[in-house]
Amino acid sequence: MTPRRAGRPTVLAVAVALGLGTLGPVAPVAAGEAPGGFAPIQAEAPDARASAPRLRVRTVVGGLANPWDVQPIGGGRLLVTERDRARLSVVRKGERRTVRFPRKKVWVSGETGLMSLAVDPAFDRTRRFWTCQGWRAGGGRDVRVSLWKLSGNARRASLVRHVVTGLPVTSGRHGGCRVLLDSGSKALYVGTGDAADAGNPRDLTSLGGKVLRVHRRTGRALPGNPFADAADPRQRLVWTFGHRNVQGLAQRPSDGSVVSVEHGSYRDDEVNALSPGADFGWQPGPGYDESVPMTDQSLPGQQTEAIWSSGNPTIATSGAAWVEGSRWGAYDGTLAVAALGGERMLFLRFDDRLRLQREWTPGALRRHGRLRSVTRLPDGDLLVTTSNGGNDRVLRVSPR
Ligand SMILES: [Ca+2]
Ligand SMILES: [Ca+2]
Repeated sequence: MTPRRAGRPTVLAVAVALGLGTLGPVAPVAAGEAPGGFAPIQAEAPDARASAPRLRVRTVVGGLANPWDVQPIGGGRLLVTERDRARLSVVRKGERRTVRFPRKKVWVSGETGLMSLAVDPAFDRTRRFWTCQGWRAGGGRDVRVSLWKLSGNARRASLVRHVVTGLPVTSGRHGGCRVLLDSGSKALYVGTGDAADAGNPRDLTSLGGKVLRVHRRTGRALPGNPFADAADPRQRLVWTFGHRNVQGLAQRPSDGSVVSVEHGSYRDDEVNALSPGADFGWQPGPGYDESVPMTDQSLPGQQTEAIWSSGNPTIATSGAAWVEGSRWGAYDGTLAVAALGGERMLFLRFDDRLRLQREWTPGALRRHGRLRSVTRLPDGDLLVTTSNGGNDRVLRVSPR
């Protein structure tokens, strides 16, 4: 699937397009402050008849520290990672049990630790799942994607193999890392951080500041990758480049398109529509000068603008999932995006060409501090991890 590249549909541009005229300084950050949790722009949206649902937010499990990701493994059980503790857990009925695995090998520093999770759709049979984490290897360290097998009693995970290694690291800043299994192929997408090194995002032989597309078991490049014939084996893995710090990846069920979510510098968090070989325009060099635009059109070649941007300041958008199910009302088909610094969740409606139409920031999700990841459960409910550093929780969000 190749999402069409859109321009930069700011909320203001949408307002103008809808004939609402100038609303003054409309910042997406401020959206949803109106009573009822609505963004200020409501007229003429295609979903105008659907009302935004009231949300029910329950705690699934507490007592966590910076849980990074959560994924269901069937039987009412969840796998949860905690970044700084490098702890992997299975949660069932509110009870958490630690899963043994070589956690001492996980390299934890700053924003890097045990991070993203993906679970084999055939987990019942294979018991396999993927993680992305900092790793100590041979006196060095990197960020890598690893494939694991959970034991029958769910108490231990054994390494099947490291699938992708050599994602660059420096201090631990901008360590990414998000994994997403493609719904229609054997591809695994890997969203990476630039390791706060200006040379990485647009160096096609570096795995930093990229979205990679690899075979989910072997880690090899897939046919159809834009640089599949490159001399450098790392470049063959690259799907898109010019990213700052990819924190979220989500695949739209209706058309298979994949979006990334990433942290802006001091401004312009981004949601980006990925298409093979696209350059998302981040190059803060030399010396990691972050005053440059998040999408710097002055760079050589064509840079692809975000389909949603926070404007100034950032709210540190992180994980995301597409919302599905008619019981979600106006939120059905939106992209739910968690924000760390902004301490909220956004519901973004895009049209079929991924042009922004409307956004909501419901009050029910503004009371839980920093939000990290969003996972859609088979029944359509959303799981959300908090990231406040202590007494963190996994929340379950459903429409009332
Ligand atoms: Ca960009
Ligand atoms: Ca250019």
